[in-house]
Amino acid sequence: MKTFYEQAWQIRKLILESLAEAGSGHTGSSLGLADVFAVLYHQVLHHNPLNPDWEERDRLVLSIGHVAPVLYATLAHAGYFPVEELKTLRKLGSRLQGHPGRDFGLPGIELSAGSLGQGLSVALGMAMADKMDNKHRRTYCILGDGELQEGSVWEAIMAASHHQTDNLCAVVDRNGLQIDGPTEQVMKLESLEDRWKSFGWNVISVDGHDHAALMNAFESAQKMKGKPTVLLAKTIMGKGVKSIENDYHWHGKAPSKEQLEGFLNELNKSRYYD
Ligand SMILES: Cc1ncc(C[n+]2csc(CCOP(=O)(O)OP(=O)(O)O)c2C)c(N)n1
Ligand SMILES: [Mg+2]
Repeated sequence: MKTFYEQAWQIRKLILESLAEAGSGHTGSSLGLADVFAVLYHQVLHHNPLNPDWEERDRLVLSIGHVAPVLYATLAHAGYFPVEELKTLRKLGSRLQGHPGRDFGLPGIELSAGSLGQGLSVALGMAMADKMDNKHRRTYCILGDGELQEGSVWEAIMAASHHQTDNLCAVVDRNGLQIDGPTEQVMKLESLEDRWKSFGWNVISVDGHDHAALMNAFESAQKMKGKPTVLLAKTIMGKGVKSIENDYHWHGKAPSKEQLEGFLNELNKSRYYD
């Protein structure tokens, strides 16, 4: 069986190739989230790529639509659609637009996203509806750390604990960076742990590149009763390509076709197995 490291490596390779082909898009946090996505789609989520609309599936709501490349690469790699289709990223008429849209018909997309600050409210609604319908599936929501500066997110955080939605699990991509620089310089977020706790959530801080730690965190979230859980996942923007790691200029830039080979070589060097 392939390890999560192998899965995450494949996902990163597909992200780089599809972005280089597109010529634009968001490389940094797409690479940074590859480990979280590998663990979610290959271990945590109950889902069926051959039956994407399965009624009992867990749902993954991507609130930060700009990291569409990691979602697309993961879905293709898991078998939702052919890997070759990744080459159509951001092309006119493609199902893989720069931000995910449900109207384009790509299987596995739960929410049209791109406008920050909305995903957690939608995920909360889904989780509450499941409770009302007595369904036992779970809803996961991926948020950015810069995104937490949107006030609407905190309304959803407050409402989720009030309604005791323990079937909801948020993951914050805590890379410390956003489009204009370090989050703590643009608008201070710390202490994030205390802030989420004070809003009534079960808070787990975790290394977002440590697969075993991520699995444990998701497992303990599943066991938590009466409270929603948030994973504050510490990640490195650009993870896997050393020369661009932790550089916020790579928030919204794609590798050129000339850069691709060098980046793939760097990715090869960072290849490791558990
Ligand atoms: C409502 C809204 N405002 C602004 C933007 C533009 N925007 C896209 S991503 C981004 C930065 C978000 O920071 P973070 O969530 O930390 O994402 P990261 O830079 O780590 O990928 C901004 C300002 C947007 N998409 N939606
Ligand atoms: Mg960020």
